[in-house]
Amino acid sequence: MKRLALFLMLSLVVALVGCQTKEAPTATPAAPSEPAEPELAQELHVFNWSEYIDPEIYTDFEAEYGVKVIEDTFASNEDLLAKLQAGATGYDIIVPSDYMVTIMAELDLLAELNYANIPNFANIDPKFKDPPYDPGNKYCVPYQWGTTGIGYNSDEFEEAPDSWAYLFDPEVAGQYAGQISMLNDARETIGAALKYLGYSLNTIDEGQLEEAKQLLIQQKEWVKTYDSEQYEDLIAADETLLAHGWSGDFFMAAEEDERIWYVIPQEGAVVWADNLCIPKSSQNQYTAEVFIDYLLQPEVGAKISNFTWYASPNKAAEEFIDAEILEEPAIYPPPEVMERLEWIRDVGDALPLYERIWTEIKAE
Ligand code: N2P
Repeated sequence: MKRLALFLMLSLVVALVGCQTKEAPTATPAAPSEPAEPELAQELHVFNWSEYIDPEIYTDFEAEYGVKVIEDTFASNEDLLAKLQAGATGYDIIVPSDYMVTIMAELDLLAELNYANIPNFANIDPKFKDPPYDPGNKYCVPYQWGTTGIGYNSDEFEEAPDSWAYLFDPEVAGQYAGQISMLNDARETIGAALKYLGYSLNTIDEGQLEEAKQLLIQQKEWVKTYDSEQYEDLIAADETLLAHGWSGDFFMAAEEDERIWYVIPQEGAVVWADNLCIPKSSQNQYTAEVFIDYLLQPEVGAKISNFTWYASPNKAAEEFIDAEILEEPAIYPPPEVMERLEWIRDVGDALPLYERIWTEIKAE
């Protein structure tokens, strides 16, 4: 009986194996238990601030992944938002600042990140993780951070112009009439005026905002231009002596023209962090996440800061960042300076007031 059972079992096994070998050539391969990796897109469209990445990083990424990166630039958070709201759908990566991440998340413009595709997020300094403007880093990964202060032609100043008075006090700024540029940026420029007046740059007090508006209207007489993309070049071209602007842009320009330098005003200033995010309208979320992960590698993170002269939130990148950047107190400010800095926040219902003031200043 036992033998018969064994024989029957063996014949069954032989039959099954035979059957399999016979059918194997035509059978389709079994589905893998893990879902297949999505394919990379052929192109990735990045919408970035100007001169905010070493262009070699785009070509290196293309060489490694076969994905061509195409960059378009914007000059302010408000421009970026306006483009997305106007229905621009071609972008896969955008780089909004802190407060704008909050606004875009509320407007449902951002895709939630899939961190399974971004393991290098572990390289980010814990100080920059889980920020109040994007709890849990649900939508964005920090890219670079810096401050907004005053760039200047150091040949023309015995001491660093380390006060907003150089831009706003009639006695001081009046001496530089026609040689001052201000950022073309509602929150930054109204914010600078508010700081000079000793107020928070997130005030929603109408009286304080009215004072800031009057100050900015008075200042127009001395302002050569409102510009956020070429202000450092204007100093180099001797068109201006003082420029309201972002830290790294001046240090980058100083590589070519050592007269250019930057100072954080003693009254306090804006500290900001820009972020890599994926618009909800992107058709290439996986490729965008692969790109974000690529940027978060230590050497690539350092290559970004070594080009932009902005501080990096990437802790693992620090050992590859040039010492003159890491040791520059106006790029990595010491704690006593950090204490005087303020983040721009979403002012919610007061935003139309800021917008109206800005339009009125520009229209004067
Ligand atoms: C780089 C501009 C820095 C962006 N050119 C400031 N948020």
